[in-house]
Amino acid sequence: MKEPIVAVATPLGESAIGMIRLSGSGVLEIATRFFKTKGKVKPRRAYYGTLIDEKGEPVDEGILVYYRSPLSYTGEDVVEISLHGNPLVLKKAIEIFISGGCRLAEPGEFTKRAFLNGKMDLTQAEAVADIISAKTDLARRVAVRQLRGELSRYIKPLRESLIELSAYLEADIEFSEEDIPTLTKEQVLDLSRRVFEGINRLLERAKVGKAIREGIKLAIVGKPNVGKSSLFNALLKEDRAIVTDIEGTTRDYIEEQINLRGIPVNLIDTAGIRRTADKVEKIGVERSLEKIRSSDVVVFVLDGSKPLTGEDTEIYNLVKDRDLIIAVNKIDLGLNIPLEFGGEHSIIKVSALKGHGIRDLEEEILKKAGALVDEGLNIYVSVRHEELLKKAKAVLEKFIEMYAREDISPEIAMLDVREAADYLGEIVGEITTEEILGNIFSRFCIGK
Ligand SMILES: Nc1nc2c(ncn2[C@@H]2O[C@H](COP(=O)(O)OP(=O)(O)OP(=O)(O)O)[C@@H](O)[C@H]2O)c(=O)[nH]1
Ligand SMILES: [Mg+2]
Repeated sequence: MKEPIVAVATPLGESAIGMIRLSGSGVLEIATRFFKTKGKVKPRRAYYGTLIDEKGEPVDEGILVYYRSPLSYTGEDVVEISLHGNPLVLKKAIEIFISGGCRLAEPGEFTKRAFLNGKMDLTQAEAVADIISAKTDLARRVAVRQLRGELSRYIKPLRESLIELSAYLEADIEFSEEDIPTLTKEQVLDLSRRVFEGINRLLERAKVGKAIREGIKLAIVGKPNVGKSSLFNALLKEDRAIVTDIEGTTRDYIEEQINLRGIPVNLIDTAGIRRTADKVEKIGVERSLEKIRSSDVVVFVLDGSKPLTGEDTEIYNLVKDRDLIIAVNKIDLGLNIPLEFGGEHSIIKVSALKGHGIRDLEEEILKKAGALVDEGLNIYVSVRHEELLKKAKAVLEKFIEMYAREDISPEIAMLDVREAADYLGEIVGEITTEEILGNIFSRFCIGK
């Protein structure tokens, strides 16, 4: 078993309870040397007692629970002592246990040990940090699903298929003279293509994962003066963007985040799109066009009180293939455009000035964003996972192409397939290095 470590597991501030956690060999002996209970401590029971310092002076009273290896969070012997939540008490307790032979734990060291002792795989360990740092209800829901192993359940069979395939390819090398069953070329290609498809499906999720982490990007676009900035302010519920009756008021885009029922949405107000000789405005328009391309959802704003113009149609042609909501604004001035405009796209009538229809618009945004998010809830792909998936995909793609052309030696074929399997193994933590673990666990808090 490992050297004993100790840390405060709760935030340092005044609170009802503050918890000290110890893990490793001999922690029960160390703990009970300073935490005096009545009777012998048995696992998984709560013991009331007194913490004393090196001189025998009482420090505080509290409750001790002992978890015997392997039935504990880390898989090692673990002791948890709940004291009163005062930083001075907790600091003193830590000093006492360090004098008793414990080392102060590093950030995430308890969870790292849980991983190293096989209590959880790497994606689950990452999910522990995600649950603790989740800022929205959605992020929390995603993290808990990962904690329950949903990503691993998807990755592991893919990896196993590759390992199986590499074993067949290896047999091809070693026993090429002998008469043992191997896979036909078609079978090899079939199997590797299936894994390739699986990886691709996961990579599609990465986009959604990003949306959940960083928010869905929603660009508000249209020609000048239709009320984009007014609508932006109405959704933000704050007079953030400058609004005037002068065309070309917004020169550069502005971005603010709102939270629509737990889904972070990055609202982007853009400069009105038109042909212009003004140098500054021209750059603004270019940026608007860029925002159309880079956002997940586009709100196309029209001034509903005036007939459509050629500019409107031009912009519509730029956005019509995007995930689109059409907002017909200024309906307080009457409706003067045909609502069939925009074909299948959803049209919402609003008045940014009077606040009419804003709720409906929010519902529509939520519908679009929610659809994106619901898909992503099943499997969440983080940046680290995405990078490894891309590497696996690249190797496999090359392998499939060369194998199909019979332009690859059995040795290289086997190595390629193994390499792809290793990238997948790195996601779940079957393959790790100290560096990988260091990166992951350093973002944990102390005591977890
Ligand atoms: N009556 C009425 N006026 C509105 C409405 N929304 C915006 N306006 C007015 O329309 C004018 C232009 O509004 P903005 O929000 O600045 O328009 P914009 O699309 O951001 O314009 P640019 O930044 O120039 O592209 C302002 O005078 C607003 O008060 C509305 O719903 N009804
Ligand atoms: Mg504006």
